[in-house]
Amino acid sequence: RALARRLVVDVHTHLYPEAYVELLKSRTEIPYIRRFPPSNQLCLCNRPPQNSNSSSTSTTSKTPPGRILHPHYYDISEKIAFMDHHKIDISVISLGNPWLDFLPSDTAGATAKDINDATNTICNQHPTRLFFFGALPLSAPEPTILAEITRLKTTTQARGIVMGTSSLGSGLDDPALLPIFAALAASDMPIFLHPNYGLPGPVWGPRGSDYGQVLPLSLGFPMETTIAVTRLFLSGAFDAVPGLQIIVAHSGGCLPFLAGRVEACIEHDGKWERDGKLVPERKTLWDALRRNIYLDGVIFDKVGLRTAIEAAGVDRVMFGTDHPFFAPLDGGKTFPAMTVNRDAVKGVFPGDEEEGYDLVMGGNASHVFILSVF
Ligand code: 5CU
Repeated sequence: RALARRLVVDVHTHLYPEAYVELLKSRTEIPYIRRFPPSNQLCLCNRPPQNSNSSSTSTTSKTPPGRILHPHYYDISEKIAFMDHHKIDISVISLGNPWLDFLPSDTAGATAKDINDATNTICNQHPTRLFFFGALPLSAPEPTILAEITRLKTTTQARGIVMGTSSLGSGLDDPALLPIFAALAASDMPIFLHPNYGLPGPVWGPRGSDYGQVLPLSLGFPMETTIAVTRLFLSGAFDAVPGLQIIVAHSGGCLPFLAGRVEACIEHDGKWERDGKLVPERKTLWDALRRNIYLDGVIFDKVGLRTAIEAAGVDRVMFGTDHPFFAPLDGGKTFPAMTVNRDAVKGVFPGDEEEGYDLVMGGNASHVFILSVF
């Protein structure tokens, strides 16, 4: 345990295995990977354009849309080089958005198995350094989803699953998710929850695309997450499945900041009173934050990070980088997504010897994912 507390663990770090890259290359609708002439570079277009006047998928656009498919998106040696350069001991990698959300129901199960097995094999090249969150075939029938949870539990490196906010298609308050949540809780498999869909384009206004991806990424992603987790909480899922554990990306979006307001709105809501739900033993959002919700540390500043730690507790916040996204624009080796997020932890706990620093940088993840394998 003492050694584990000194480890640096990255719980928010993506990889698109080659089988997944090939799948996206075979597609003609987003998500896809393709060239945009005259550029010869392959581009990963993983989410719909979210700026209302965006022409970002136009074949004639001067700037290729999406992200140029640098090998760090799919090549595990790039991930290890990134980890070595930034002194990250362990990464819990996850398939990047939009996971398997778009697959037809009849092929989702087999594809999930292939991608998860490929990821387990990749992790086994560095079995003490790489673990992963598996991807579920959420468009498949329930027995197929449950079977993949059972199967993932038998792999050596899976430590949970990654899920987007649309989940089965209707969001996280869908009662059809309860058996899946129960199976995950029973298997000690936390959900790493991540956004992809953002907010409807018109909220960014007619000038949205003038600001590049700043609005959808800085505000759309976190608001999508905030709404998704609040709906999950309001649905009573944490009461139905008390063992459900969710690691929420981007420090929970605005959840730590808005939890008090959510609670006030519940306590003043006539429908909640009429439904008899305002009982003293009601589990509050603060309770959920301290018992069911972990927050990653990908918030890029000590102000947000301190709020996350205050909301969920110092033992429920875990460092992450979002690698390979947020790559430096100058092509440099050092990713500010590592250094800025680490400095935010230092800012909250000045001095490396602070226990809180060690917990957030790796101790919590080591404990939760039983990574202390040395
Ligand atoms: O920059 C982006 O587009 C993204 C993305 O798509 N997914 C993610 O996890 N981070 C950044």
